[in-house]
Amino acid sequence: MRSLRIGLPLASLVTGAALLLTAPAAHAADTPLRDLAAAKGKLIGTAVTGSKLTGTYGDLAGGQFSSLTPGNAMKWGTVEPTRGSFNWTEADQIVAFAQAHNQKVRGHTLVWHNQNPSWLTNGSWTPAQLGSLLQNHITTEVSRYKGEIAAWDVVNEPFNDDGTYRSDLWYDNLGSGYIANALTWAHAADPDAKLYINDYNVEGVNAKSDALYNLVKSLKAQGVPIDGVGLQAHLILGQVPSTLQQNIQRFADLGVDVAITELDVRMQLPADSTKLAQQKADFNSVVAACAAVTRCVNVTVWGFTDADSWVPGTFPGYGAATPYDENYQPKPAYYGIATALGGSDSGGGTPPPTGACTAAYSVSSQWNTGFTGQVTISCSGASLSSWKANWTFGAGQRITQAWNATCTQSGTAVSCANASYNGSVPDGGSVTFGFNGSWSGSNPVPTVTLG
Ligand code: 9MR
Repeated sequence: MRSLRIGLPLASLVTGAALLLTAPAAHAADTPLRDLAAAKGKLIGTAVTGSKLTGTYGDLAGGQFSSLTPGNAMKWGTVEPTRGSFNWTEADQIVAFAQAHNQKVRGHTLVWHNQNPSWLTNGSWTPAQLGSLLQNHITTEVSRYKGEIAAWDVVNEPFNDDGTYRSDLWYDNLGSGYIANALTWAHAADPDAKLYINDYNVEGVNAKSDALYNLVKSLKAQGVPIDGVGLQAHLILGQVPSTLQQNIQRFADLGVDVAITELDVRMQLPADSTKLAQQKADFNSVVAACAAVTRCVNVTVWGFTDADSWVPGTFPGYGAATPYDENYQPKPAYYGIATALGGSDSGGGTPPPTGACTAAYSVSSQWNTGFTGQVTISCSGASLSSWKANWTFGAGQRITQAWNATCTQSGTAVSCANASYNGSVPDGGSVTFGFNGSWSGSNPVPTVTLG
């Protein structure tokens, strides 16, 4: 099996080159994302499903991306469904495809609370037994792909949003020391692989990313082999954290690499041109934040097509979260990525022309669990005689007090109506209202619509 794979590269490089020329890529003239990323010294990746790697899906996965992550194929439940009986078929297939297309592989994932085999989760183990099962699992999987995996998500999702450790099979039985052990075992099995801790809701500066930061700092101080942090970036439309680049930079300053490992931007369906334009801006700002930090080495999307995305199955009513539509046509988001990497914006579907009034939300100050925000409504080529500004909070924030508007909140939905004295916004003019609110965990900026 291994030697067969080693025989592949020569023939496959030729195949890879042919694919690059013939792929029905985004647009005949568009430079593939992988070439744009390479010129910036970055990798651009996608999660893939092995069984789909043929036809247009295969052409785009091979032609546009320089890094692949198996979406499910390397998880413990997939590779060892029955104790001692292994199934590496899909993982091998993805690794072979990557080698044939001159791509790196991000191995995902070795220690997680989810998608473990039932024999493991239903078993009753002493801590010593569980520790040795984990060590064997890591050693077996990492050794099998030694030299073939550029980076491993060794530990996935160890934290709760408040920064405490997640109660799961590993923490509950082994304590937080399982993290250092897992990294040490993975390093012993493949000293050249870059070893990551990967989590979600750690994109901005918040309690959870603070906990990750402190963990990485302490692992580094103890000499534990930790090479990088993965910021998953499963984002909601219009809610890219304003502190993303600052957060990437602070991890880089600790002396580790950073990767955006699972980027997608979900929206309420149906998609429309306004939402797709916002999504383009969101993809653009995430990729630009990575591009701005030398040690941010890889941006990987969690599925490159809406035909292969976890979002609709998990968030009913939401979807359209990836850069290509279900028919493999590039969406504006594709050009959001391309332009952040220095590419051109051909066919990018610029937002509809706006002789319009727009609303911009900003946080002017933030402390412990409180914040002050404001919304400015500006008109250009249009005017208003009354207004309502509406948004949905994405992280449980609540308005506690407002001025220069009357605000009501129901669940996550906020609606603020003009006061008696500021309903009129002339062409070329603007009106601002403010509010105090509470937050915990994170305080992402929502998108405001006028109604
Ligand atoms: O994309 C994966 C999906 O097919 C699985 O059903 C799901 C099970 O939880 O896991 C998805 O991938 C997850 C990744 O491994 C870790 N971060 C969150 C991703 C989305 O759930």
